[in-house]
Amino acid sequence: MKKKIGGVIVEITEGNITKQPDVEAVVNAANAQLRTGGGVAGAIHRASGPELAEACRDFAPIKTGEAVITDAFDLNNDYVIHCLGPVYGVDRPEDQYLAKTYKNALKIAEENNIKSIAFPSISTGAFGYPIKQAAVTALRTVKSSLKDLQSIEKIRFVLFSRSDYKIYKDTMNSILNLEE
Ligand code: AR6
Repeated sequence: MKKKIGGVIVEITEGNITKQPDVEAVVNAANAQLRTGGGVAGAIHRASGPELAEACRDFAPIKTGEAVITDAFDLNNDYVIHCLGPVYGVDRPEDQYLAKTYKNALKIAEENNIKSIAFPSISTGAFGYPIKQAAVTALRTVKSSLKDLQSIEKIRFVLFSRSDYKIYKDTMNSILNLEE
C-alpha cells in the first residue's frame, strides 16, 4: 500500500528489513551499545557482516531517541541508520521518545542526502511497545515531518507479520487518509 503526499511516497509492506535492496538506507532498531542482538538488530548485523559492529563501536553508547549512521557493508543498501527506541513502560513518555526516534532517523537521512529509507516497527519487539500505539506514533511523526523533507522521496515501513501489516495499514488509512 502506498501514497504520494507532497512529493514523498509513504508505503507499507510485509517483509524483512534486510531484503529491501531498492532503498538507500535501512533503519536498525538497535540497542544502546549498537551490538548485534535479536530481532531487527540481529538480522541486520548478520546480513551486513562483522564490519558493521566495528563501524558502530565508535558511536556507542547512544541514548534513547538518538540515531547514528554507518555504511551497510554486505547489505544491499548504502547505509544503516541505527536508532534506539524507547523501552515500553520504562522510557516515559513513550510516545514522545518514539516520535523523537523517527524524527532523528529522518534527520540524519536528510543530512546524508538520502532519497529512500526503510523503517522496521521500532520498539514493538523486545522493547514491548504495543503495535497499535506504535503505528499511530510512527505514522503521525512521518506525516508531520513530510513538509520539512528535502532529499527523502520514499519512506517505507517494513512489517514482519501479516497482522502487523494490517495494523499499520488501518492506521495509515486513518492518519494519512490514504487509499489503496
Ligand atoms: N525485518 C523486519 N521486522 C522485523 C525483523 C526483520 N528481520 N525482525 C523482527 N522484526 P525488535 P525493538 C520486527 O525486537 O523492539 C534487539 O535485540 C519485530 O516483529 O527488533 O526496538 C536489539 O538488540 C517487531 O515488530 O526491536 C535491542 O536490544 C519490530 O521488528 C532490542 O531488540 C521490532 O522488534 C530492540 O527492541
